[in-house]
Amino acid sequence: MNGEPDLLIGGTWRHASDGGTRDIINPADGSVAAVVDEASPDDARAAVAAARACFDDGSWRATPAGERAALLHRVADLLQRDKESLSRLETRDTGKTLAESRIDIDDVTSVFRYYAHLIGAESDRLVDVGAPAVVSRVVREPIGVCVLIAPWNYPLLQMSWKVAPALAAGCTMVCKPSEVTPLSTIAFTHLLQEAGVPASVVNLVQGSGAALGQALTDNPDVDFISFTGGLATGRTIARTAAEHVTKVALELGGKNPHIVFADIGSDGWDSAVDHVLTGVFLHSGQVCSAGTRLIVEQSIADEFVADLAARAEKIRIGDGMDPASETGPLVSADHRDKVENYVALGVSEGATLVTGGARPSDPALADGYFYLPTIFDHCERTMRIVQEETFGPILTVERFTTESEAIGLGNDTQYGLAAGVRTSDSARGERVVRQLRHGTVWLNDFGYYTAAAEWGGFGRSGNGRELGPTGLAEYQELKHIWHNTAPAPAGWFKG
Ligand code: TXE
Repeated sequence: MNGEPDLLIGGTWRHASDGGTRDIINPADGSVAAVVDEASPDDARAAVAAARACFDDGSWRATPAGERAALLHRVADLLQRDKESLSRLETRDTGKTLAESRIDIDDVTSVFRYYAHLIGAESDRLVDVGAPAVVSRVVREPIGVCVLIAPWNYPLLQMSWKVAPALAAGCTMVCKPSEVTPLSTIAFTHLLQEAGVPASVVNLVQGSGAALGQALTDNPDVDFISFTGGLATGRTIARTAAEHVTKVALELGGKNPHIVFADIGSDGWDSAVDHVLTGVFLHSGQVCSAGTRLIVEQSIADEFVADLAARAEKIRIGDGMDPASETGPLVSADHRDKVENYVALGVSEGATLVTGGARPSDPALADGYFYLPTIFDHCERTMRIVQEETFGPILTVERFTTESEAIGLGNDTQYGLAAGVRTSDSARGERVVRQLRHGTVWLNDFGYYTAAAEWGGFGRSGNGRELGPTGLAEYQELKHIWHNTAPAPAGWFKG
């Protein structure tokens, strides 16, 4: 960063082999926050080769689980020691508020602690095969060389969901943060070294998805690819990986419904409005599980939308470093263009623009990539603004009159990452959540997750799961060992 080498390949920090660099932009004001090395495809191949050699050497995967757990705890301790500096890097790079970045670093810490605990508690499974001389057991082994590709909205958080279980399992890896937001991952990789991660176990390259990502994924030495990002890129990676039959886990975002029943009554009203607001506008909507699709019962819809709009207009937008800011800018000028195009599309499709739909007028924000919280009412399920992931501060509103209609709307998506349901009738709540085809469903809450529970999507939100025990199993192969302690001829062939 800023002249220091940023690529970690085979235990050595290096500059890009072709001298490439990239300016990292602070989205709050458009300034250059840092200049980092931009890895070349050759660097990507060298990183995979280093991870391969390290895995095949066998010493890391043979490290006792207790030692790997202790290492993860040391990483967690260092994350807390460096919490403030990592948070500031994350805010400078993504634009999110410092308060959010601090929560992210705490969450990253708990992921490391969770997998430290889990790997320490794992045991083999004994199988009774009905032959007294045979000891049969199923053991877990690391899957091998992993390529870990993260997006820009939660750079370190998303990377930690991959690195922590990969290390716990005994894998070696090549990490590729988004080229837009690599800063926290570079600092974190230094921290991994300080914690004692052996050379070549973790390698780091950053750069463009098209060139570098392709070189990482189209590589027969890779055993597993874990990717979080957009649907189109996920498809490309799955196609590329199929050539080598490489296992792939994909988290590809969502178009997440938040269903509000009229029975919330006056007691549940304020928290429902508040959770819908936070669910969609936190981090300016750049959240894969953002509740961008409000599905509200007709009888309360007018009043509910009016209250939402009034609160959306009070959201304080600004530089994430300013403690007064409640939400920051969009991550880049390109991404704001995309969001603006979606707003224009919503208008042309006939949705009613209730609030927002523009950049803020405050001249102090003119150089950043800010955009106002935007609400479209009277949307139809067939509209593109309702069906496509906008990844910005855009809420669409659809209305329903019956429970089955609400469920039908909530499931009418190619995605299936997350959904919310608000009702004061717990029987109805349980009925509805069981019928929604989404990987996480919040009942009378929104947005929370824990390291101990699986995260991932139905449908085109991807495949595989992160977090929880399944998030570790993704990085493991199962091996059945059949040990005959008293071998005798099978006697099948008589001659
Ligand atoms: O993501 P990409 P983009 C959605 C969101 C957003 C859209 C596009 O809707 O508007 O995706 O965003 C790397 N081989 N999400 O274009 O391209 C890339 O360098 C290998 C949802 O920024 O998917 C980065 O590290 N890697 C999402 C990572 O993929 C490739 C979070 C993600 O970038 C590659 C972010 C290739 N061919 C965006 N091309 C979520 N699920 O939360 C790119 N990359």
